[in-house]
Amino acid sequence: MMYNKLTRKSISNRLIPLFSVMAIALFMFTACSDDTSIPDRPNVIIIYADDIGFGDVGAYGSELISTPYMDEMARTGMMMTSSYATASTCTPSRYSILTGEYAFRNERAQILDGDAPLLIDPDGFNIVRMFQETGYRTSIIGKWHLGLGEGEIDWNTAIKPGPLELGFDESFIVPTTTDRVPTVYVNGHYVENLDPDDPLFVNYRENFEGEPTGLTHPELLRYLADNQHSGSIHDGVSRIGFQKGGASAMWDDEEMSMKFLELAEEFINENKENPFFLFFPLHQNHVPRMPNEKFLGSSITGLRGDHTVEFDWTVGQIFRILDELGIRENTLVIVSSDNGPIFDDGYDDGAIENAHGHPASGPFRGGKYTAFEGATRVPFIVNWPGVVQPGIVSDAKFSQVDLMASFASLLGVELSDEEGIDSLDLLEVMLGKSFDGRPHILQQGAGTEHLGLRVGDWKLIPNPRVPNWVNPKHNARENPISTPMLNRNTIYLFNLADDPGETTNIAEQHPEVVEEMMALYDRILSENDITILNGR
Ligand code: NG6
Ligand code: CA
Repeated sequence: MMYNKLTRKSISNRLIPLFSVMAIALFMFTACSDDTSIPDRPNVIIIYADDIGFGDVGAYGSELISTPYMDEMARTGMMMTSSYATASTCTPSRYSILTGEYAFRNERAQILDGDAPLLIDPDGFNIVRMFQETGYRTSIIGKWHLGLGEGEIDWNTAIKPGPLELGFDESFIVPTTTDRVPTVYVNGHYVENLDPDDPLFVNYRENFEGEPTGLTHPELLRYLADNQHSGSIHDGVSRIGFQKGGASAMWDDEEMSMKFLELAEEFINENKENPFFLFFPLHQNHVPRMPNEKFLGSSITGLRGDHTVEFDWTVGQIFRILDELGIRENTLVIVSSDNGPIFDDGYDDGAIENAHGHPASGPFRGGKYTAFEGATRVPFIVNWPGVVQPGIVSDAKFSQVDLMASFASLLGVELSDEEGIDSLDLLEVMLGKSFDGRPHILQQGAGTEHLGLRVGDWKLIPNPRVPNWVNPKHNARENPISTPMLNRNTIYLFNLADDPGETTNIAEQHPEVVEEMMALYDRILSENDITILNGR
């Protein structure tokens, strides 16, 4: 198959003339050849970090946490500097990758508890199904956090629907976040290593009688936690929610990354002769940060940095496996993150004390839970030898919601009007052959009422509302530009070219820009206009 022409990229939008100057991608690239033939059906691996920020990666400027493997991946491939997760938290960002839709369109697409039902309709279209139906072997190994089952989950029987019902041939997951119960793996439909004589029970409302929690047994803890994270204790760390039983099934936090890697190696090895899609969402550096002992002390920024180094090492191992199997040239690897960084996310694990001023959001303001750039502008590195030219640094605007239409284009799949409604075909951008990215980026903060919009270099945050459970201290006291508080009922406008740190509100000086952007914002938010937005 030769490369399909972009089908859904061009958006006629009256904002474009106004922003055309800003919309020109500021890129430098060392690529010289422009080989437009793209081999069909490469293996695809998406390695997805949890809470790793723009500034946490060496290639993106990190000095205190060293990430040689991602740096090498960027040096031999492309790093994107205006690539965004759709949201500032996990569930909505993952929802967007799988469905090709902005998450605010589904009111359930919010941070889910471990007993929440499956968020994505198994009968609908999604990116996994797309790979599966075009003959790929599909697997997810890692963090899920998109719900399981249809309501009450009985963890002791088959748990479905879940990843398998969405199109994954194989699935080995952590059901939710690693700071939530149950602290077990789910392999296919079943809790891994569960002993039927010691059944597992989970409750998010109340504890099971007699079971220790972080509040009742602080002496069992490695470090203290806030009230929300002071439920059941596992591996010396209290979690959100309560669990009982299932002792043989409990994961080992420090071995988690090794376990995932071992399974990824097995899957890649088994499928080296046929195309495969591996979604590899790792848990670093989400709390609780419990890296393998081999990484302790590997950064001077404490557990948060060490956990990031563990992630980086794992990325390197994936390349080692591909090299050993001789399939590197036929494998497209993407590394990115689900949302921006955070230091204190509920545990006294020393992240703030050991930060030493490490700018985890790079030059940007904010981090996880906010609508500032630091919340969703994340590392995005693409490597595919022979196709993606080495050393490209692209500032083209790209959103993870575009993965669906871009991969559809790669696979030769025509999407219908209902499929991937927010997803644009930016295959050429994703492979570094074009720098003509998205005309606009919607950025979802925590919840659905805190959204940012970027057009060209303009950034609008209308009427910000941070839910009251978001603690302003979360985003690094060490990094003053990360303080996320904004006034409600105020419209904020920033110019990212002059002010990447979003420090100065210039809404009053540019009422015409505010008006145009508010109009676009309203159109994006109004579902009826989705067709207009996508030019179809
Ligand atoms: C929040 C948790 C936080 C983290 C987050 C999900 C509290 C106070 N905070 O509700 O610790 O688990 O959910 O993170 O409960 S995410 O990266 O998966 O979106
Ligand atoms: Ca996350």
